[in-house]
Amino acid sequence: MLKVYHAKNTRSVRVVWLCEELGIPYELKVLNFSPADLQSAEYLAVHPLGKVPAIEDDGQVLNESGAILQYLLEKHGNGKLEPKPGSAARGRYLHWFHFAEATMMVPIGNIAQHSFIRPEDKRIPQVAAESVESTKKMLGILEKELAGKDYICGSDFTAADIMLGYDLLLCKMFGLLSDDLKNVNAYFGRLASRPAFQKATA
Ligand SMILES: N[C@@H](CCC(=O)N[C@@H](CS)C(=O)NCC(=O)O)C(=O)O
Repeated sequence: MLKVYHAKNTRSVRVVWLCEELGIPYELKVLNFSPADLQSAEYLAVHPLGKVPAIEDDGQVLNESGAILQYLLEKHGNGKLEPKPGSAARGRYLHWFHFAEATMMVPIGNIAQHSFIRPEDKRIPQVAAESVESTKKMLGILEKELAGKDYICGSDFTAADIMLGYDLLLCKMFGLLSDDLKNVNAYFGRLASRPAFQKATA
Protein backbone atom coordinates (compact mmCIF):
# COMPACT_ATOMS: atom_id res chain seq x y z
CA MET A 1 0.00 0.00 0.00
CA LEU A 2 1.03 3.61 -0.61
CA LYS A 3 3.03 4.93 2.37
CA VAL A 4 2.85 8.67 3.09
CA TYR A 5 5.45 10.27 5.36
CA HIS A 6 3.70 13.15 7.05
CA ALA A 7 4.36 15.76 9.72
CA LYS A 8 1.60 18.01 11.00
CA ASN A 9 1.05 21.29 9.12
CA THR A 10 3.84 20.64 6.63
CA ARG A 11 3.62 20.26 2.86
CA SER A 12 2.67 16.61 3.37
CA VAL A 13 -0.81 18.01 4.13
CA ARG A 14 -1.16 18.33 0.33
CA VAL A 15 -0.54 14.59 -0.18
CA VAL A 16 -2.90 13.43 2.57
CA TRP A 17 -5.54 15.92 1.34
CA LEU A 18 -5.36 14.56 -2.23
CA CYS A 19 -5.50 10.94 -1.04
CA GLU A 20 -8.61 11.77 0.98
CA GLU A 21 -10.26 13.62 -1.91
CA LEU A 22 -9.67 10.72 -4.30
CA GLY A 23 -10.25 7.92 -1.78
CA ILE A 24 -6.75 6.49 -2.34
CA PRO A 25 -5.89 3.95 0.38
CA TYR A 26 -2.68 4.92 2.19
CA GLU A 27 -0.68 4.13 5.27
CA LEU A 28 0.33 7.22 7.21
CA LYS A 29 3.81 7.36 8.71
CA VAL A 30 3.67 10.30 11.10
CA LEU A 31 6.93 12.07 11.94
CA ASN A 32 7.59 14.88 14.37
CA PHE A 33 8.81 18.05 12.68
CA SER A 34 12.12 17.79 14.52
CA PRO A 35 15.69 16.77 13.61
CA ALA A 36 15.30 13.68 15.82
CA ASP A 37 12.77 12.27 13.33
CA LEU A 38 13.61 14.05 10.06
CA GLN A 39 17.38 13.61 10.33
CA SER A 40 17.29 10.03 11.65
CA ALA A 41 19.32 7.52 9.63
CA GLU A 42 16.10 5.61 8.95
CA TYR A 43 14.30 8.63 7.47
CA LEU A 44 17.35 9.93 5.57
CA ALA A 45 17.25 6.65 3.68
CA VAL A 46 13.79 7.70 2.44
CA HIS A 47 14.45 11.42 1.96
CA PRO A 48 18.16 12.30 1.80
CA LEU A 49 17.43 15.93 2.80
CA GLY A 50 15.23 14.93 5.73
CA LYS A 51 12.16 16.82 4.50
CA VAL A 52 8.49 15.96 4.18
CA PRO A 53 6.55 14.81 2.28
CA ALA A 54 7.85 11.54 0.91
CA ILE A 55 5.94 8.56 -0.39
CA GLU A 56 6.80 4.95 -1.07
CA ASP A 57 4.69 3.31 -3.74
CA ASP A 58 5.29 0.10 -5.67
CA GLY A 59 8.94 0.05 -4.60
CA GLN A 60 9.74 3.64 -5.56
CA VAL A 61 10.27 6.67 -3.37
CA LEU A 62 9.16 10.17 -4.39
CA ASN A 63 9.63 13.37 -2.50
CA GLU A 64 8.41 16.64 -3.99
CA SER A 65 4.86 17.51 -3.00
CA GLY A 66 3.84 18.77 -6.46
CA ALA A 67 5.38 15.78 -8.23
CA ILE A 68 3.69 13.41 -5.79
CA LEU A 69 0.31 15.01 -6.47
CA GLN A 70 0.79 14.79 -10.24
CA TYR A 71 1.90 11.15 -9.94
CA LEU A 72 -1.10 10.19 -7.79
CA LEU A 73 -3.51 12.05 -10.08
CA GLU A 74 -2.16 10.17 -13.08
CA LYS A 75 -2.34 6.85 -11.28
CA HIS A 76 -5.67 7.19 -9.46
CA GLY A 77 -7.41 10.34 -10.65
CA ASN A 78 -9.26 9.04 -13.72
CA GLY A 79 -9.41 12.65 -14.91
CA LYS A 80 -10.74 13.99 -11.61
CA LEU A 81 -9.46 17.23 -10.01
CA GLU A 82 -7.66 18.54 -13.11
CA PRO A 83 -8.57 19.83 -16.57
CA LYS A 84 -7.74 17.46 -19.44
CA PRO A 85 -4.16 17.64 -20.80
CA GLY A 86 -4.21 19.82 -23.90
CA SER A 87 -7.48 21.57 -22.97
CA ALA A 88 -7.73 25.36 -22.86
CA ALA A 89 -8.14 25.30 -19.06
CA ARG A 90 -5.00 23.23 -18.52
CA GLY A 91 -2.53 26.10 -18.86
CA ARG A 92 -4.05 28.20 -16.07
CA TYR A 93 -4.37 25.06 -13.92
CA LEU A 94 -0.65 24.31 -14.33
CA HIS A 95 0.18 27.95 -13.71
CA TRP A 96 -1.54 28.01 -10.29
CA PHE A 97 -0.50 24.46 -9.38
CA HIS A 98 3.18 25.39 -9.76
CA PHE A 99 2.88 29.00 -8.56
CA ALA A 100 1.90 27.59 -5.16
CA GLU A 101 5.21 25.81 -4.54
CA ALA A 102 7.69 27.43 -6.93
CA THR A 103 6.79 31.06 -6.20
CA MET A 104 4.50 31.61 -3.24
CA MET A 105 6.07 29.10 -0.87
CA VAL A 106 9.47 30.82 -1.19
CA PRO A 107 8.64 33.85 0.96
CA ILE A 108 6.24 31.83 3.15
CA GLY A 109 9.07 29.36 3.85
CA ASN A 110 11.39 32.24 4.69
CA ILE A 111 8.87 33.67 7.15
CA ALA A 112 8.72 30.27 8.86
CA GLN A 113 12.51 29.88 8.89
CA HIS A 114 13.32 33.38 10.10
CA SER A 115 10.47 33.72 12.60
CA PHE A 116 10.05 30.25 14.13
CA ILE A 117 12.18 27.39 12.85
CA ARG A 118 15.82 28.52 13.02
CA PRO A 119 17.47 29.03 16.39
CA GLU A 120 17.08 32.69 17.36
CA ASP A 121 20.72 33.57 16.66
CA LYS A 122 20.38 32.29 13.08
CA ARG A 123 17.24 34.29 12.20
CA ILE A 124 17.55 37.35 9.99
CA PRO A 125 14.71 39.77 10.82
CA GLN A 126 15.11 41.64 7.52
CA VAL A 127 14.53 38.43 5.55
CA ALA A 128 11.38 37.76 7.60
CA ALA A 129 10.12 41.34 7.07
CA GLU A 130 10.81 41.32 3.30
CA SER A 131 9.17 37.91 2.99
CA VAL A 132 6.03 39.19 4.72
CA GLU A 133 5.87 41.98 2.13
CA SER A 134 6.37 39.54 -0.78
CA THR A 135 3.69 37.21 0.58
CA LYS A 136 1.25 40.12 0.96
CA LYS A 137 1.90 41.08 -2.65
CA MET A 138 1.07 37.53 -3.77
CA LEU A 139 -2.06 37.47 -1.60
CA GLY A 140 -3.09 40.69 -3.37
CA ILE A 141 -2.69 38.92 -6.72
CA LEU A 142 -4.83 36.02 -5.48
CA GLU A 143 -7.44 38.46 -4.18
CA LYS A 144 -7.90 39.87 -7.70
CA GLU A 145 -7.73 36.46 -9.36
CA LEU A 146 -10.45 35.01 -7.11
CA ALA A 147 -13.02 37.75 -7.79
CA GLY A 148 -16.24 36.02 -8.85
CA LYS A 149 -14.69 32.54 -8.60
CA ASP A 150 -15.22 29.74 -6.10
CA TYR A 151 -11.90 28.08 -6.88
CA ILE A 152 -8.64 29.19 -8.46
CA CYS A 153 -9.55 27.68 -11.85
CA GLY A 154 -13.21 28.75 -11.74
CA SER A 155 -16.20 26.77 -10.56
CA ASP A 156 -14.44 23.40 -10.18
CA PHE A 157 -12.24 22.36 -7.27
CA THR A 158 -8.89 21.08 -8.63
CA ALA A 159 -5.54 19.88 -7.33
CA ALA A 160 -4.25 23.45 -7.85
CA ASP A 161 -6.53 24.40 -4.93
CA ILE A 162 -4.82 21.73 -2.83
CA MET A 163 -1.39 23.13 -3.69
CA LEU A 164 -2.50 26.73 -2.94
CA GLY A 165 -4.68 25.78 0.02
CA TYR A 166 -1.59 24.67 1.91
CA ASP A 167 0.07 28.05 1.30
CA LEU A 168 -3.04 29.76 2.65
CA LEU A 169 -3.10 27.51 5.69
CA LEU A 170 0.35 28.84 6.59
CA CYS A 171 -0.67 32.42 5.76
CA LYS A 172 -3.62 31.99 8.14
CA MET A 173 -1.33 30.57 10.86
CA PHE A 174 1.07 33.51 10.39
CA GLY A 175 -1.76 36.07 10.67
CA LEU A 176 -1.45 37.24 7.06
CA LEU A 177 -5.06 36.71 5.95
CA SER A 178 -6.21 40.22 6.83
CA ASP A 179 -9.92 41.11 6.71
CA ASP A 180 -9.53 43.22 3.56
CA LEU A 181 -8.68 40.02 1.61
CA LYS A 182 -12.36 39.20 1.22
CA ASN A 183 -12.05 36.82 -1.74
CA VAL A 184 -9.01 35.02 -0.35
CA ASN A 185 -10.67 34.55 3.05
CA ALA A 186 -13.89 33.25 1.49
CA TYR A 187 -11.84 30.91 -0.73
CA PHE A 188 -9.80 29.60 2.19
CA GLY A 189 -13.01 29.09 4.18
CA ARG A 190 -14.41 27.05 1.28
CA LEU A 191 -11.26 24.87 1.16
CA ALA A 192 -11.03 24.47 4.93
CA SER A 193 -14.63 23.25 5.12
CA ARG A 194 -13.82 20.21 2.99
CA PRO A 195 -13.70 16.98 5.03
CA ALA A 196 -10.51 15.93 3.20
CA PHE A 197 -8.74 19.16 4.27
CA GLN A 198 -9.90 18.62 7.84
CA LYS A 199 -8.59 15.06 7.86
CA ALA A 200 -5.23 16.22 6.43
CA THR A 201 -4.81 18.97 9.01
CA ALA A 202 -6.12 17.05 12.06
N1 LIG B 1 9.70 21.54 -2.48
C1 LIG B 1 9.55 20.54 -1.46
C2 LIG B 1 9.83 21.20 -0.11
C3 LIG B 1 9.82 20.22 1.05
C4 LIG B 1 10.05 20.94 2.38
O1 LIG B 1 10.84 21.92 2.48
N2 LIG B 1 9.39 20.48 3.43
C5 LIG B 1 9.55 21.09 4.74
C6 LIG B 1 8.23 20.99 5.51
S1 LIG B 1 6.92 21.94 4.84
C7 LIG B 1 10.56 20.33 5.55
O2 LIG B 1 10.48 19.12 5.63
N3 LIG B 1 11.51 21.01 6.19
C8 LIG B 1 12.44 20.38 7.07
C9 LIG B 1 13.82 20.93 6.88
O3 LIG B 1 14.03 21.72 5.95
O4 LIG B 1 14.66 20.54 7.68
C10 LIG B 1 8.14 19.95 -1.54
O5 LIG B 1 7.24 20.63 -2.09
O6 LIG B 1 7.93 18.80 -1.13
